[in-house]
Amino acid sequence: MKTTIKPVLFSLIAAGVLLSPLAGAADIKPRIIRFGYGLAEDSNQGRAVKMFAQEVAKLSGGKLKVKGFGSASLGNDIQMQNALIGGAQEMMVGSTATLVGVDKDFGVYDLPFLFSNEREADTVLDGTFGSKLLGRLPAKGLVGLTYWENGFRNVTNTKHPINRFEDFQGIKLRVMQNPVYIDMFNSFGANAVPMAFSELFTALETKTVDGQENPVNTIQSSKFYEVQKYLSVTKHVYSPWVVTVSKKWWDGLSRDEQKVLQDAANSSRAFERKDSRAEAMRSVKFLAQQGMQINYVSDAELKRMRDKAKPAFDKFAAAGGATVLADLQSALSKSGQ
Ligand code: TK8
Repeated sequence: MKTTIKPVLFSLIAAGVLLSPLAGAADIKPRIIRFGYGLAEDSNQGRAVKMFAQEVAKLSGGKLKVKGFGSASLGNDIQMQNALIGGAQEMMVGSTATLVGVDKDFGVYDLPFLFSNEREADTVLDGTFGSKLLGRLPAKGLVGLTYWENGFRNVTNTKHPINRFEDFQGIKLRVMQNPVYIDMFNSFGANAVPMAFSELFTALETKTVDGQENPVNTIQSSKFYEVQKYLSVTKHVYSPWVVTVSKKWWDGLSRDEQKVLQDAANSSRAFERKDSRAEAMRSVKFLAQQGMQINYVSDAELKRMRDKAKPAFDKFAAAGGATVLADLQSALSKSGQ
C-alpha cells in the first residue's frame, strides 16, 4: 500500500494541489459550509445568506461552498448555536438576543428604547463597541463575523391594538429566550412567554400565545398576518442579527479562507441592511393590504413605556452588566457627535 500512496502524494504536491488550498485546483472538492438560519428563504435573512454564498463562491474561486438552510431546518437559534460550538455545524445567523446563553453581556442590545434610529445602531455595532463584544465570542467557541439588521421590533396580537403599556395587560406574548425581554414585557403587564422562533407560527395559530413582537419584515416573511390582527408600531427594541462561525471549524481554515469569509461577511452587511430597510418601507403597506389593523403609538405613550421599562436597565447593570452598559452608553453618546 505505502509504495502506491507515496507517488500519488508526491505528484499532488508537485502539482501544487496540497500546498495552495485556494489556488485553482479544480479537482479538489469544495469545502461545504452549512449556514443555518431561522427565517424563510424568501426573507431579508434568506436573501442575505444567498448573497453571502455568492460572494464566498466568487472570492474563493468555488473552493468554499455555502449551503443555506432556512426555516430553522438545522434547528432553532439556540440549537444551532450549540451545534456551532460543538463543531457539528459551520455557520449561522440569528438574533444577538439568544447569545445571552453564551455571554450575558449580549443582552445589552435588548434593553428597551436603547437606540432611537438605525444610524445610532450602525455606529455602535460597526464601531469599537460592537467589535469588542464580538471579540468575546472566540473564548466561547464562536467567531462573530458581522452584524446584520433584524430591525426595530413591533408588537402584533389578536386581542386589541396596543396604544399604551396598560394595553399589554393580560396579553400572552411570545418573547425571545432572553431575560431582558421577559422583564420588559412583564413590567408592562403582559404575560411574557419565552419560546423559540421556530415554534412561534404554530403557537399563534393555536392561540397558545396571543401575540409576539418582531420587525415588520419578519411579520411579512413569516406570514404572521395570517394569524394576527393588530400591528402596533412600538419600535421598543432595535434587534441585531449576528453572523457566527464555529470556532472549532474556523481554526482548521487557512488564513486565506478565513479572509474570504470575513470579506464576504463585510460585503453582506451593507447588502442586508439596505435590503432590509427598503423592504421595511414596503412591509407596512403590504401588511395593511393583508387586513392587519395598524396603529402608531404616540410619542407621549412611548415615553411612558420607556419610563416604565427603565428598571430593566438597573436590573441588567446589577446582574453583572454595568460595565458593558456603561461602554455602550459612552459609544452611543459619541454617535451623535
Ligand atoms: C430567527 C430569529 C428572529 C428573532 C426572534 O431565527 O426570535 O424573534 O427576531 O429573527 O432570530
